[in-house]
Amino acid sequence: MGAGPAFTLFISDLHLTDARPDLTDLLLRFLEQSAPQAEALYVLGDLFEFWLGDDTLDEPLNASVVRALRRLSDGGTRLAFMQGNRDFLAGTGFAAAVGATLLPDPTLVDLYGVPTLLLHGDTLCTDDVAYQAFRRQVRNPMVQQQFLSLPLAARRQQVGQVRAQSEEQKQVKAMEIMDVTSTAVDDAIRAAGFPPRLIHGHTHRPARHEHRVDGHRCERWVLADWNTHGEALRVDASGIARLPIT
Ligand code: LP5
Ligand code: MN
Repeated sequence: MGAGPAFTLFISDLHLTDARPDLTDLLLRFLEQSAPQAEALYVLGDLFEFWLGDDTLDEPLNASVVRALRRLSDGGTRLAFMQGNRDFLAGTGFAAAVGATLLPDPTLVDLYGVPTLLLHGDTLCTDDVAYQAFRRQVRNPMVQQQFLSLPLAARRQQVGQVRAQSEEQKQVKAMEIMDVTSTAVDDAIRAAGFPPRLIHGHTHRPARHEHRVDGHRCERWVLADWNTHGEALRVDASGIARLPIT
């Protein structure tokens, strides 16, 4: 940690894959140069394009990311990881390897005195009925156990099929269906006891929204995905800023 006021960083939706070595490089630079100044780094899901299981920690891309995250947490920056809809199979093995706390979705944290609700964001997209049905299926521990017992090649092939179906269905889904619903946001805020702040990713629609629920104000920050460049949210006692990562 460096001098100056304490701050916390949030990232999500990097979708790291062998096909985009530039994004992995960007993350590795960020983890080496900027992140060590933070007291904590929260990764709110979809760090990876997909995660086939914690027995893949040694694959080259995974190993390089794990090594860099481990170096960060060993250096004293607290690391927290929440699973996304792409990497929900990154579990206790992954968390232990990088030195992170595995956060349930949603999680309520206190950030410099501001109760802040953290989510990946997919659970808020309740109009996407087909996705929510798919989600229930693949979050079933028995389904996961069965998938994880397959050889890697078979897992890879299944994920290829699911990805193809997902992309096909996304083509015909209206854009609004793939965004959060205000009902789901309101419910999440209510269930968490009306925190004044909510942070999530998933939709790739970075913005700051204001909600009023039962007379309580809540600002909702949507994280950006990483594509032409990266982005983090930087939170300190005086507020939130978007930090471009280039
Ligand atoms: O990810 P993104 O943003 O492109 O789209 C999501 C929703 N899609 C998904 C699917 C993921 O992309 C693929 C997940 C890979 C996980 C790796 C581990 C797999 C383990 C499986 C077993 C435990 O999340 C998309 C949303 C979109 O966000 C916006 O919110 O719309 O949802 C879909 O498109 C889902 C479809 O509507 C339904 C998909 C049906 C798939 C049927 C599976 C058939 C199985 C065949 C294989 C044997
Ligand atoms: Mn997502």
